[in-house]
Parts: sequence; structure tokens; C-alpha cells
Amino acid sequence: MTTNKHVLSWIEEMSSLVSPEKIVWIDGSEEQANDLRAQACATGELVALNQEEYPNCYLHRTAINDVARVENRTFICTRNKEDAGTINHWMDPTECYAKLSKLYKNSYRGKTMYVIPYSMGVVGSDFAKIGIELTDSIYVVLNMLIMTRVGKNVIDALGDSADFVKGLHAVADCDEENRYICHFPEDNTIWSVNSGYGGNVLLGKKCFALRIASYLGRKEGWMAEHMLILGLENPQGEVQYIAAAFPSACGKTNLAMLIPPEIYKKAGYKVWTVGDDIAWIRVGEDGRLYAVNPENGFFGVAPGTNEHSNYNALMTTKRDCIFTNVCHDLDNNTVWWEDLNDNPPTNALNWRGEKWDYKAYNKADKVGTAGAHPNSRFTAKAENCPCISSEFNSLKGVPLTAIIFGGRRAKTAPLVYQSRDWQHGTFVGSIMASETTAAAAGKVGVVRRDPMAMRPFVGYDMGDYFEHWLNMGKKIANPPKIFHVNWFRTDDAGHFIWPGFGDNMRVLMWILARCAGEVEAVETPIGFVPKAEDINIEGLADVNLDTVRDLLTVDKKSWLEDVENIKEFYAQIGGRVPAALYDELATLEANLNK
Ligand code: OXD
Ligand code: MN
Repeated sequence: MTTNKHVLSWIEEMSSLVSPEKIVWIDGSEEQANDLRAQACATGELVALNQEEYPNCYLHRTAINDVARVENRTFICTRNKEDAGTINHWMDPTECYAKLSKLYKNSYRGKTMYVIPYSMGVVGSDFAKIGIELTDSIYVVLNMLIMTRVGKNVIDALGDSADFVKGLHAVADCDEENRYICHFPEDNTIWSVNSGYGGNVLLGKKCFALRIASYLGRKEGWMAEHMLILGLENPQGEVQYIAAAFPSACGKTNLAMLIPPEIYKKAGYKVWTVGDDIAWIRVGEDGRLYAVNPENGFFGVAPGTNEHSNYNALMTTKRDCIFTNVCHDLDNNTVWWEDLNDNPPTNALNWRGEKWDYKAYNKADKVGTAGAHPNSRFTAKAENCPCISSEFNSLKGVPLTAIIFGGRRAKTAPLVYQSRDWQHGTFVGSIMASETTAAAAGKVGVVRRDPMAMRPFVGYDMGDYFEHWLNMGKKIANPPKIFHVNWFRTDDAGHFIWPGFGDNMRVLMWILARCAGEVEAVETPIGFVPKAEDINIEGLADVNLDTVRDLLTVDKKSWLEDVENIKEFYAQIGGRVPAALYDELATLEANLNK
């Protein structure tokens, strides 16, 4: 497929380590993909679903001990420990290569090495970056074919260059004790071993498009962010683009694909999806920020996805889709997950592949009793999404009018507030906090600080990352305005107050009105909040003006508690937190004490 000597010698070196029986290049063709699907079905790695209802759709189950990203086994391996920062786990690169080499040794014996040349971003655009993943898993190949742009044109675009990310993956024994997801940003290299779960093994996604890319972005003057991108079209046909960062499983895919409430739909508003997880952002010639989604598909959380919460995502999964760890309805040979509908299958296998009794389902023990694992996924093609943006394949990206940060806070953060400027907006991003979810292994429901939703994904020191944000601000003549939202405030009984989902558009409309200078706001110690009457609640049954007032309150006491927590967090990040952010923290504290 190539004569590129950098590529060939690296493959040679890796294959002498892992000892495959043979090497197969993935060319992106439908014939080859069909062949691989047939092989995977023959071995049970995939189950072909009812092809009438779900054409070209398959089910896969991972190992039971391998169902989520593993942050405690994810390492940034820079030569100087300080460059990885205190938030990341660090290993010395020489030590790490040696340690993992032992685990890789002969791990492909009797297996095929698949070589996947892929591009993050449209091949040939200024944004695009190339990677090659070596893997022993057909499941990984088939997922990469959906999530990235794969094939000969990628290798042609690479030419003789050595500028590609080298990814080595082995499911090996899937041994939890020896599972490692290691990044060597200084070598453009990713090594992942003993896992078969998406976030750990689809190396183009979190590993490359966030951890390695954030490192490259700092070096080269651009940004790699954990953000969805959506376009909001008004009745005149003008589209404004918004990028938004939320921690894992806070509804990024739902927001990216939202269906406007009736009042807006009738008036002719539309929402278009550019991306649901990752944004690569550069400064354009006009001094605005331009964003692309470097992925080519969606790796979405299945449970909770239904006709009402995310009709567009559901439609996207109806063809050419790989489902992972969902419930298998044996009567219809289809799939099911919690909250898909009220008709759980009575003759089904759960995510572990065991006979499942839907009556035993207990919300408090989802992992134990649910039909689908709470972090079960669909891998679906972006082109199958009914609301995919016409700019999805744009070479220059879409201009950003607003950036939104959000978290899952039961009490502190109001429904929405606007930062005063880029520096303050960077501060607002740096203090983001949320409750942990099932997307990463570990405890669920604990509040943790998650700056820009990038805590698990920055490939270098977090303080340096903040500095990079501030430096980018200096290069943007027309910066987007920065906001913070919280859809998850609860009442004293623990119920969500704001309806969320499509109704979040009402908040987006205020945000765009602010960006256009069309609406006033109230200055508070934390930034600008809306006047309650400026959030359009027409047609909402359970929300009145008092509810909105309540959602917009800034409780000084809980914010002052937060300030103490932020101080601790900044101290934990260490000496590289920029002075400008400490100034913002001091201003916040002084404002709250006024
Ligand atoms: C994801 C995540 O899978 O953030 O997108 O965990
Ligand atoms: Mn994500």
C-alpha cells in the first residue's frame, strides 16, 4: 500500500515485537469490510442483527471486566514528569516502552495484524492529521471504519512524511491488572494493551484527537477540545455555530442533535449537528475561531437514548451500526436498552450474554441487573444522522459565535451565565465541575472538578493548558463569547427543575441574543445572568417565571464554598496555573464577599 520508509520500518519493528501470523492493510473498501464482518460473525465476535429492521447492524460484547475507559491506567509518558502535570498519571517513557513491550511480546501469535491508515479530519484539509493504528481486533477495525476516515487516500496524503501518529493496540489477554493506555506525545505514539473497550482502543478518538492533539495544538497554535459543535439556523436561513464542552455522559450527543421545541420549529428554526464529542479549533483569517469535528461517526451512550430524548441519534443507529454491550432481544434479533421504550424484551440476553429477566431490573444496581450496561454504546456513521450539518465535511470549519461550558451541578451553578471576557471565560472553564458518571470506571455520583471537560484528556500539564487558552485569546481578534450552563439543578426532593433536552434550545436562544447584543443581562458576582423574563418559556407546562428566577439564583454561600474547593484544586494542579486565573479567582471571591 505504501513505500513510505517511516511507516514500513515502524510496522516491521512492531510486528517483530507482537509476531502476527499475517499482516493485512485496511483499504477502506466495502468488500474488505464485508469480509471482516463475515469473519467476525463466524467467530462470534459480532452477532448479525435482524437485517430487515437493522440493515448492516451488529452486536458486540466486550469482556465483562472491560466496559469503560480506565483513567487510573491511562498514562502520559513525557521525558520530564513535570510536563505531564499532576492531574495525569505519568510513567517514564523508557520504562513504559520496556514494561509494555513485555506485555506485547508475541501477543498477536496466531492472529492477524490489521494496519489501519486513518485521518482525523477531512483528508487534505488544513485541520487533518494522520494516524496509523495496528490492532489484533476486527471489532476495532470495523469501529475505526465508522469513526474515522480510513483508506488508501490517507496513505497517499501522507506521502513520504514521518508525520503520523503511531498507534499499537493489542487486546492480548484483556488482563485488567496489565491494562495500559499510554501516550508518548513527544514521539507521536500511543500504546494500548489488554483492553477491547472503545475509548481505550479506538485510538483516533480520546487518545489521538484529544490527548496527543491537545499537545500538538499547544505546540502548533491551535486547540483540541472535548466539545460538541452545532449549528442553529434561524428562519432567515442564517446559521450560527456553537461549541460546547460537557463532561462525559452529560448529554453532549443529545444537545448536538436537539430538536427545537414546537414554538421554534413552527417559526422555522433548525439545529444541525457538526460533532458530538470533539472539536479541533483554529484561528481563521478573519480573526474568528473556526472548528471542525475530526471524527466521522458517533460513539454514543445507548441507555437513555429514545424517540423523545434524541430522535436523531436513534435514527442514526438504524443502519450500518455496531452496538456494544446492549441487551439482545432474541425473539426479533434486535437490540434494547434501558429507557429505549417501555417494552423490555421478555426473551433476551443481557450485556454479559446471559439470559436476562427484565423483571429483576433495579435502577440502583444498573450494572448488575440492567439488560444493557449503563455505558453500552452505539457506533454510528455521521452521514446517517438526519440532522448532520451540510458543513460536516467543510475544509475550513465553521465559525464559532459562542463557546459553552457545562457541568452537572445539583445546586451551585445557575441555568446559564455569561463570562465577562475571554480571560474570565477561561477561568469559568477551568473551574468546571460535575458528578462522575458511568463513562469512566470508578465511583458514580461524586463531584469532581473537570476543567473544560478535559481533565482525563489533556496530554500535558493542566496549568500549561490554561496558559494555552489565555494565549489563544490573545490571537483572536473576534473571539466567541463564553458561557456556562447547568441543565441539572435539582429541587429539595432531588428532581431536575429544568426540562432539558430540546428545551435547552431556549437557553441557546438567549446565548445567541447576547452574542448579537440584542438582550440585556444582570451582572452578578460570577458573571452575567439573564433577566428571568428573557428566557422564553412559552409552551412549557411545568416552568413559570418563578421557576426561572429560582434556576438563575447565585447562592453566595455555596459559591464561597466552591471558591475554597477551587483553591485546593488549583493547588493540586501546581505551580503552572497562570497568575491571571488566580486574579480571576480573587475577583470572584471579592465579588462574593461584597
Ligand atoms: C466518551 C467519553 O466516550 O467522554 O465520549 O467518555
Ligand atoms: Mn467524550
